[in-house]
Amino acid sequence: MDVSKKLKDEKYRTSKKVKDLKENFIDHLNLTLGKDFKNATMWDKFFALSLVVKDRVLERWLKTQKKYYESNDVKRVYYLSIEFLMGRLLYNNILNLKIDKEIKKAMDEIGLSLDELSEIEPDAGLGNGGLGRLAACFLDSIATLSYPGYGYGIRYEYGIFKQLIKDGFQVEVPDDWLKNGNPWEIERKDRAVKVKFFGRTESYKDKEGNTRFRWVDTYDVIALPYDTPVVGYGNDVANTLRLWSAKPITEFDFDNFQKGNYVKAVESQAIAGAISKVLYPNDAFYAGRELRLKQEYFFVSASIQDIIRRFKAQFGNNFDIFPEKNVIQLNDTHPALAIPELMRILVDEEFLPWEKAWEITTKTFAYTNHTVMPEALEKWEVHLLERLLPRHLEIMYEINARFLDNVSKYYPGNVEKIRNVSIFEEGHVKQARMANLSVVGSFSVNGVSKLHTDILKERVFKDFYDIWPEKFNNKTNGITQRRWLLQSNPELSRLITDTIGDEWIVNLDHLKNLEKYADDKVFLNEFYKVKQNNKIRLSNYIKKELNIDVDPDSIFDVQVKRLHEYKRQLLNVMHIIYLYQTLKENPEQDIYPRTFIFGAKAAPGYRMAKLIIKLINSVADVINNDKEIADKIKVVFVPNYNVSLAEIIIPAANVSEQISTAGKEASGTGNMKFALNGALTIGTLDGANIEIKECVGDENIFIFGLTAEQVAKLKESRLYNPYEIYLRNENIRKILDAINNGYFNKKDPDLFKDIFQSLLFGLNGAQADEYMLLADFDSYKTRHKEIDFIYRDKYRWNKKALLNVARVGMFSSDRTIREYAKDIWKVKSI
Ligand code: GL9
Repeated sequence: MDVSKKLKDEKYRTSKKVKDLKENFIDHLNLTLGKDFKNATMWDKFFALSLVVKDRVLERWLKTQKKYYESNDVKRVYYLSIEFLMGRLLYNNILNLKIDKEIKKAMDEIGLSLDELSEIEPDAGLGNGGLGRLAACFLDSIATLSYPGYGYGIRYEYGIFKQLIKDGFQVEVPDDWLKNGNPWEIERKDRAVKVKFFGRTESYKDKEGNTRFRWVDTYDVIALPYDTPVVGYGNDVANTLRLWSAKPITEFDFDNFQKGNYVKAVESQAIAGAISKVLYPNDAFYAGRELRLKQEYFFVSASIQDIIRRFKAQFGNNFDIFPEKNVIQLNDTHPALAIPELMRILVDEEFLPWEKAWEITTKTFAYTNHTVMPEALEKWEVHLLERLLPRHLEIMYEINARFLDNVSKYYPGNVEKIRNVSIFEEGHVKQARMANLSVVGSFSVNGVSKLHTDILKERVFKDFYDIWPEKFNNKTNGITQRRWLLQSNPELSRLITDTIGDEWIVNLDHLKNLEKYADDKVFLNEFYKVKQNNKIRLSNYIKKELNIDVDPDSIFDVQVKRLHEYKRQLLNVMHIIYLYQTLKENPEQDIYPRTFIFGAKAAPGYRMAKLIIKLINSVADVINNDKEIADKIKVVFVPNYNVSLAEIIIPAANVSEQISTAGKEASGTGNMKFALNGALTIGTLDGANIEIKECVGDENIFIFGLTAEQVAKLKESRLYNPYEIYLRNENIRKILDAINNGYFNKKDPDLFKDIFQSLLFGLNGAQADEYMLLADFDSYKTRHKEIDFIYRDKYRWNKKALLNVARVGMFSSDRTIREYAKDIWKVKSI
């Protein structure tokens, strides 16, 4: 058959037959990439296979988008997020298309390994941690549940940095993930839009004599969209993740460039170049940089323009029905400028009256809060807004004036309330509070776990909750079982499917059916073997990458997440040092062998976090090389923790460390992934740990430490005295002294003194032991001792592990998304 005809042949492009897959693969290699098999690199082969899969995806994608466009009663949901931590897509797409067996066979017959090809793909690491990965899980669930959904974000040229460990210290290397091309994205020049910055506002009279405003003398950049299809599992849906890339206007508008102001044009070229260059590597920390504000407005403006274009194409100028057809979920406050941007377009460009525009806006936006950490709250200096976004600042003033006017009618004379809810914070430098803007401009405000939502209502947004109790709601986070079980743990998936069928892939509650095997020794043995194999898989990785021998029969005790003081990796280290010291005192001590595994990136500017990484590595060095303790404990720091590593590490864990200071971790989602893969949690009553405990039962989780309420009370009382604990508690004293006196870093014995200082006396104005490690140490240690004891009873342990798997069905992001769809979005499956 002639080639061009073949490529057009729909059957050929969509066929799932092994023979056609093979032929399609070779054709892409030869005809798309211009390589013959002999000369093709592994990258070429990965790319060609991705294109084979993409052919099958695009067919659905076109159908899905057509369906959305043609259906007049469709309501679309838009998820605006400055981060999407997607990870690899090849194997994920293959699984969701349900062509894994066929592709595997096709590759086998060609003499290639699907696993090896999958591992060629770089992670799409366009996020920092939980918030960005949640967005990725949500896209998977939205598509799988057939909701008309779109993700909007930024196509960063550089994602989260690659972490190297040199001499125990973190070193950051740029993540040039696009350097060899990206098979999944589709550039959409036809959908490029202009985004304005700087300039000034002016008023003018329209034909009817009304006063209007416009934003002029701006520096413009082009937002060029790249679409990545998001494949639903086992259905006909492929949704869109649209990521914007910033380009200088000159590339698009050469005429204007020549006619216009040369210097201005060149300047805007420089501005454009920087905007979508790099992801800010801060996790739950606000830095207040101008470039970050540009990023936020850039993707928000492009997205709102795109949403309005799509709406008008279908419904014309009938903006009254805009909120019936669209809902926009703000993933934290990073996209909060969408509120004044929609107002600006409706008022200044569509000429709607303010009141009408405000009604539409506040019926369209919903806001999710993801943290109560004060240092993460976004507050933009008014001076900066005035320069960069003068019209938006005016609109925000007007929103605030009208809002405060109303508030003072209901709460006359309550100055404190008005000060608290105002969008603007007066002070030395006047700032705009993006959380307040988000609450005022949205019809829904949600937290991400029960505890977190309670804290929002009672503390962070208390004054807003008094005004609008009905706005507030909880949506406990979830994770997609397609990636976090089906993909990452194929052996457990097989065992589950062989035992109870495969319904769990789309309905995770079905895992309940595993409960009847909790006392079945034959089944528990199989279950145990799967975990052992996953531990061997991880041990091999550790041997290959780090040349450390770990014993797959030891307890794998894992803490992987961003490095943050509130997450208390240091508490974990203190416990390890304690074990080591007791072993040194008595080498015969009966400790069940344990391997402590860490993975964590620190924000590049976060000194204490980086010092803790060095401490973990120093402690690892001393312990792993100490012959006297005879391999009873090992410590491994796995560099460059990311989505792909999580897929290897989590299935291999026996113990999941979720030990944040109660009240600080909004939800956590790693906690859910571990439990789903049969690890037992040692954790505080924080975030979603509380709900995990309610599901799995008190006897199947190791809870320790102060409650959020106790933490708050103790802080308030000012009676917390870590130094007194240090003096009184011999274990703690020995641990901290060893850190302080250079035991773990003989070359530079002062290196860790700041850790000691920070715990006992406070550093840089912070309170001593701000995150209350010393308060929780004894109860933490006690729970670990129980773990050591229970693990020795294989059936007892594995029963608990199995009951974790069986009982965490509610933590599927499918459940979370159904709740968003029903309670907030009011969208229907198509
Ligand atoms: C976070 C919270 O800290 C997590 O507890 C929560 O699970 C996720 C998702 O809701 O959101 N908030 C936050 O700012 N980050 C979170 O992980 N940090 C980033 O990922 C940037």
